[in-house]
Amino acid sequence: MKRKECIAMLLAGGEGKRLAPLTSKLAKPAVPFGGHYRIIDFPLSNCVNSGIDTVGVLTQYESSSLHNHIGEGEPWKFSQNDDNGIALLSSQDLGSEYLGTADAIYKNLEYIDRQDPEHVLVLSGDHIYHMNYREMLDAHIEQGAAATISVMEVPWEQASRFGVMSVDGDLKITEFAEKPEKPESNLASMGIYLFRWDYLKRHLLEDAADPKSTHDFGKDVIPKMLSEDNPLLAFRFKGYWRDVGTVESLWEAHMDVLDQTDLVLENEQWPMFTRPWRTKITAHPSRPLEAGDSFIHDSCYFEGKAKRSVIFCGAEIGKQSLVKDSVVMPNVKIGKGVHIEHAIIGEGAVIKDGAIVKGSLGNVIVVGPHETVSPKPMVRTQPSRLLQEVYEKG
Ligand code: ADQ
Ligand code: ADP
Repeated sequence: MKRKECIAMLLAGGEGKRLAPLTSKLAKPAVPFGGHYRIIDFPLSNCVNSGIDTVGVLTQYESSSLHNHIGEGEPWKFSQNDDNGIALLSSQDLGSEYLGTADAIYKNLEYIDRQDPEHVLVLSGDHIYHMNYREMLDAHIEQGAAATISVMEVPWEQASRFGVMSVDGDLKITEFAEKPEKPESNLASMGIYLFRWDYLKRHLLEDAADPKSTHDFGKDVIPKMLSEDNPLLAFRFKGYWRDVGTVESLWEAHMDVLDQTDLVLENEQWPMFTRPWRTKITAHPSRPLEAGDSFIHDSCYFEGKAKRSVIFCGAEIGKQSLVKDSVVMPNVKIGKGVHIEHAIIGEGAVIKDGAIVKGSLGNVIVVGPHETVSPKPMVRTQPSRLLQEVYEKG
């Protein structure tokens, strides 16, 4: 097999606690997004569009949700031959838990060695963005970097949620701190790393042998790399990028999709690929009375009104119901006279006639997948209280 220039390793095994209850039976990267897709479709489509034809997907938590979606990678047109294509690398199949992001890659050294790449691109499975990784690879090669980290400025008040860094005039990283309490920079790591494989391999072997390490890229491997002489470069990404690890950020990113200013999903220059849902609704679905600023999938029975909402396929929404500033995931049944506002309704949930599911700005309410909500008016009162704690389960 010919030596490959670059392969991707996509980290998709995290538990996604902050997205609960949407992640009760679903890996975070498998959470529905944008009316047609799942979150992992973003990095996967980016790989295809960037010409990266070999991708290992590292799964652990609720791995079958991702394996069912990805299959052999047919929707992304990944090759089915032995030399390239997509490989599902679950910790269950290895029989050994991934202790952290670096450990997940370390435990798949053999897979990477078999691909024989010059460079390895490490990606996260929970980001919404369109990015041409080729531009990052070109900069990385041109500068002769051992490692390149994709970065962008984030609002200062958000900086402590990220790895943040300082760079010099040549974009060489001079300091790095993982999620510091008091950040001294708002230049954030996007958790997208490009490494020369020989360099990464040496560091993974060292990290695995270090009893003090938590085997995480941000906490352990990157700080260790920075303590050496090799240049670590920052690559500035200019475009829309969101970490949708929390309910609020997932909701906001959906509103950004509706605004169509920063992120345009239907884009011929950068097509998105996915495996579509199965839904029973196909023939002559009804359309909403009013749909102001909403995205409504073609396969819906919609007899109510919508305002600034994203409605996935298979939704049934009864007469005199209003869905406003909300996200309704696939195959949800909403009865008559229902009021839904500032909410995310999980896949397959049932909202009975006359029920009210009402959050507010900064207090998005979540109904878990396959849960039933009965008609008892509920207004979320505390930011951290999840809906299922306050309504009566049907
Ligand atoms: P976090 O967002 O906190 O910080 P992390 O929880 O490490 O990222 O998860 C990164 C990715 O790895 C996710 O897609 C997750 O699903 C996956 N993952 C987590 N644990 C895993 C495991 N044991 N096995 C397999 N996959 C796993 C990181 C960086 C920060 C950076 C942000 C940007 O550490 O420096 O700023 O990403 O979002
Ligand atoms: P969390 O870290 O809790 O998972 P985020 O920090 O990703 O959540 O998102 C919370 C808020 O930060 C959102 O309002 C989002 O719009 C904003 N945000 C996140 N990343 C960026 C960015 N790169 N540029 C601008 N705003 C951002």
